[in-house]
Amino acid sequence: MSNCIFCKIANHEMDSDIVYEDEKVVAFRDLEPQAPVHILIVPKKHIATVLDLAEEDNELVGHIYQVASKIAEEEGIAEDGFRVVNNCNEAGGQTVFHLHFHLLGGRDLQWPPG
Ligand code: D5M
Repeated sequence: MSNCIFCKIANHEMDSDIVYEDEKVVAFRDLEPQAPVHILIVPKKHIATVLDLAEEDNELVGHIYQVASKIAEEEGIAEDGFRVVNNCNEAGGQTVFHLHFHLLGGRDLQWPPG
């Protein structure tokens, strides 16, 4: 989608601090970090929300979790623990309507989230 900021990042049309990339996903540091490690894992395919996932995307979602674990290991937060979270629609706190998963760690995370 031409006016989507995460499509622009995935297409390298907009700068970001990319920590991982392959043919299916890109992962980059969040501009407004909520934890010492705060990385967004984003499919390159434009999908607006988790509600828009199709059955054909099942493998993609599994891949995103594999990538999250790999990055957590690389960032040194795997052993202590981390969180992978998706916000969906307005009440869920979603502000960018291109599916993304937050990888948060590096501090003790509270539960439930606010
Ligand atoms: O999360 C959207 C997240 O995206 C929020 O934490 C800020 C972050 N953001 C917005 N623009 C950028 C750019 N350009 N680079 C990096 N991070 C960005 P949500 O779950 O939709 O509230």
